[in-house]
Amino acid sequence: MKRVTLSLVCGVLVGFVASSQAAIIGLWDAAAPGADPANTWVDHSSSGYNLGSEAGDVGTGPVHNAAGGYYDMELGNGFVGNGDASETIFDFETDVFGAGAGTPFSMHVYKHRTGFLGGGTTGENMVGKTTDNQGGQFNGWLWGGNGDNAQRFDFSMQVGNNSERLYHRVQDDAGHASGINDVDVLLTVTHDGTGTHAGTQQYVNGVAAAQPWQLDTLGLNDEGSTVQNDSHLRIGWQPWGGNTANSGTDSNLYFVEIHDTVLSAEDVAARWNGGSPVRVPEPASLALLALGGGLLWWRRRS
Ligand SMILES: [Ca+2]
Ligand SMILES: [Ca+2]
Repeated sequence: MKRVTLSLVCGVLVGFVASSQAAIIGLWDAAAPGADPANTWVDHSSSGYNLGSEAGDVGTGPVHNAAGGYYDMELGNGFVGNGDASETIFDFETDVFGAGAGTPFSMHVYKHRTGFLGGGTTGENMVGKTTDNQGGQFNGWLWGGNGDNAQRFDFSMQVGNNSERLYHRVQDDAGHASGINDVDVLLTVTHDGTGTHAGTQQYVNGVAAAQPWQLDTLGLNDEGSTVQNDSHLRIGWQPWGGNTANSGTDSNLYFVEIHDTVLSAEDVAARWNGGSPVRVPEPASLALLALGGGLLWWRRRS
């Protein structure tokens, strides 16, 4: 019975590691935040892009909850790349810069929203890489909840103005009658590098969501217009905008995962896994893996 359990654990872990080596360029999982979770959230991908706690308007960073495997985020704090790796990893240029320059990517956020102000008083930033000295006229890309409607999620890319830009909005009306409050939700965005609406898709719990509104005008900009910037990736908060005290997300954040490819609908559904997304193994599980590997080695030799 014990051997069966170990084999199952090993099989799951081998599959997880194999898939993560192929295409994941950022993986921060609060189930395994690293040795210093109060200050650093370790990246499990080969990018080595560790995040630092950002105190923001709250004055203290997100609080790690080991038992729950999440970070307790507030509206005014978050995480930012701490310089362990180059910010260019997440520049995600588009074909507006030049034919063939576009960079495909996909992102997952798995979280449990614990508060929502509504009334447009919060932007609920989830993941973004933007200049922080131009306010809403930023260069870069931004993904988050919509401050007006608890069921909406918005992804945007822009090159220094918020008129000629890509804006992809979804509204999850089915399945979550009260919005996504108080439930575990896997949000996903995929983009093919074209900078177009057609090249973008968002999912809620592995299902493509309805799109009530859009802007598809990034391509109106001159060739050479770039979304690039030299800011670090941020998760859960941005330091610009009219009300930085409320620009974050009041959520329990489980993980953020970034791929360098466009995940298919099947890939996204598999990541949701019927409501049990695979988490990065905790150190205790890794010890179990080592034990399992040792048993396999011993059995092969005997
Ligand atoms: Ca909170
Ligand atoms: Ca850059």
